[in-house]
Amino acid sequence: MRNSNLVKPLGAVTSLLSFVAMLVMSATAMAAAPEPWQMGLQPPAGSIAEQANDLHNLLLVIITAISVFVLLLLVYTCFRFRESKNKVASKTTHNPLIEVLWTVIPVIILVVIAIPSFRLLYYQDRTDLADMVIKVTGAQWYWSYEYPDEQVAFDSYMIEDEDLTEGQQRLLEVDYPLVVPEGTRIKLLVEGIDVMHSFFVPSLAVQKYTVVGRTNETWIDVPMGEATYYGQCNQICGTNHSYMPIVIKAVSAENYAAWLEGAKEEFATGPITPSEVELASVE
Ligand SMILES: [Cu+2]
Repeated sequence: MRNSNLVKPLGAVTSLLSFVAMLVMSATAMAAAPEPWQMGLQPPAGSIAEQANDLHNLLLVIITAISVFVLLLLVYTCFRFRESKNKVASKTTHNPLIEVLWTVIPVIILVVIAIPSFRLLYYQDRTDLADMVIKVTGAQWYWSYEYPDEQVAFDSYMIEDEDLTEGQQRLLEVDYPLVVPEGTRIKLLVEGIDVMHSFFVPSLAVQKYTVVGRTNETWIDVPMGEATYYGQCNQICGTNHSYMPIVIKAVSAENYAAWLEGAKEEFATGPITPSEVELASVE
């Protein structure tokens, strides 16, 4: 009897803990998607996003300091030089010291911003250490993904509101997500086939325009851990611009291999034939 009495509160505590754990886990799983009333950036995933987040935080400190300084200066000036205390307005037009200061200090601030900014710009521009290559094509109004080394290609369409299942996010889910192995650096070759689109996944800090007749290169650093990263086209591209979300699903190496096996059957593109290669080289 005593045991069963003990079990009740223990059971309640356990279920409460598992509920909290579930909330935490679902929060972790949702971490790569926007949340209602979110104030800051999405939690960064991978080295590029972490550096982008750090730069964002640095800029936030700098712009806050500048804004507060300017505000205090304005308030001080309004008070100090108010009309009741300054019947005769000052005729001062030059002050060499202040002029040097307000030129040199902004230059120093810009240099402080430029150094990490350029470092990140060149870091995320391209990589020579990619583990795999994926071709991303933006179209009105869906995304196409191609794994050239695996001869796999498929289209990815948004799931309509009426087809959403429990727990799925409106305007963000797709029928076939881009599946990638966790902990990989992936080179993305991005292009468009009709108008300009933009491949944008905030949590991975990747944004690249898709341009017709031009292949843009970028890369993503997918961190370890199974996760789903949500993004959207962020170049206004026509009527259904807001209905072409991006879903990148990072899975374990085993799950990726299993998915790839199925994908090779379902989405096989077949080998590129010699005549196609010749045609491409002629073009
Ligand atoms: Cu678009």
